[in-house]
Amino acid sequence: MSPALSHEEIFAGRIAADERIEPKDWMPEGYRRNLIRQISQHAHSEVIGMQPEGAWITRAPSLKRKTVLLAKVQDEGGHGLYLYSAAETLGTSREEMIQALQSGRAKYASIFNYPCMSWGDVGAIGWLVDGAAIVNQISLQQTSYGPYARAMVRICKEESFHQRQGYDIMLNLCRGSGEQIAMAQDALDRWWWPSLMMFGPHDAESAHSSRSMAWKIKRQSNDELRQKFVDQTVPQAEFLGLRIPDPKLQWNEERGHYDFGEIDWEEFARVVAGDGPCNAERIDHHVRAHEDGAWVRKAMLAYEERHR
Ligand code: BYC
Repeated sequence: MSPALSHEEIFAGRIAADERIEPKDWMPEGYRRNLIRQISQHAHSEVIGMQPEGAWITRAPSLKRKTVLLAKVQDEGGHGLYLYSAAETLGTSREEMIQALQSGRAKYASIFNYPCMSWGDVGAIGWLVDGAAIVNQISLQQTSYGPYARAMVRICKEESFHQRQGYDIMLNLCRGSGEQIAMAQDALDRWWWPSLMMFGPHDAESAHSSRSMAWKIKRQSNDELRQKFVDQTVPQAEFLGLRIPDPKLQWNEERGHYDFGEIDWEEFARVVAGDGPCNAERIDHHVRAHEDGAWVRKAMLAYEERHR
């Protein structure tokens, strides 16, 4: 009779066989902690990410645009909620995660620390930010943790609508007046580089990648996904008649990919460390909204207590 396998061996075998790990399964502590880190930061990005576009709901140029944007921003809130729930299955609580966000211990996507200054920016966020998010999240549909992978399936369906609504705004601007075309170009100029930063540091600099790839939490690397995004977005910009703000951008026949210039990693580090144009504003807003909602949480607890 062969000796019984250890927890570690069973876990490793399931990862190797591409089986999903579920909440009640045994998992290494490092796997659990790494997932809580990534999923909670993903949730924070969705929720903080409601702010730049949310501020434009009252200023959308037509009733149709307003209803579409309202639905889009609500979807982002929903994504945050699925993801917080997925993280809770790993033994953390919503309170702990919110506390980590508000105290600056937990990160969220650096891109949401840039200001949304024009209607063109709303288009660029949908086109580029949701576009980058889809590339990353399609890959995460194959992540090894069941609740995270399943959340990604639904989120990707909604993100695809978000990307299209952003591209549709850009298309309309680019078919409009000279002033509208200039607005679209200005938005692309400001959002292009922060969008490339969404994929994180280069693989060689990425602290978590090797463990996350071994555990199949991440299925493709930061640089692979960034390249995929560039390759699919350049033709979209060409169709719009816009110029990507990168003099080094060029098709490389040999590689079968676009070459592109270097990201300003100092700017990335600065914004991630809390010193971007809107970091303080984003967290202040979150703290205020959370305090304003305290009565709802209190009422829910009182209701639950009464019915217990
Ligand atoms: N911004 O070892 P690395 C949306 C941090 S929202 C800030 O490569 P990892 C939307 C990283 O956290 C969807 N920080 O990390 C919503 C780590 O710090 P810690 C957002 C970043 O985890 C509203 C350190 O740098 N999508 O679609 O292996 C409106 C070292 O990095 C960033 C997700 O959240 C960054 N860009 O890989 C519109 C995707 N990049 O934790 C749209 C889920 C890195 O050690 N997340 N850092 O303190 C992931 O796929 C991975 O976490 C990342 C980074 C690829 C982002």
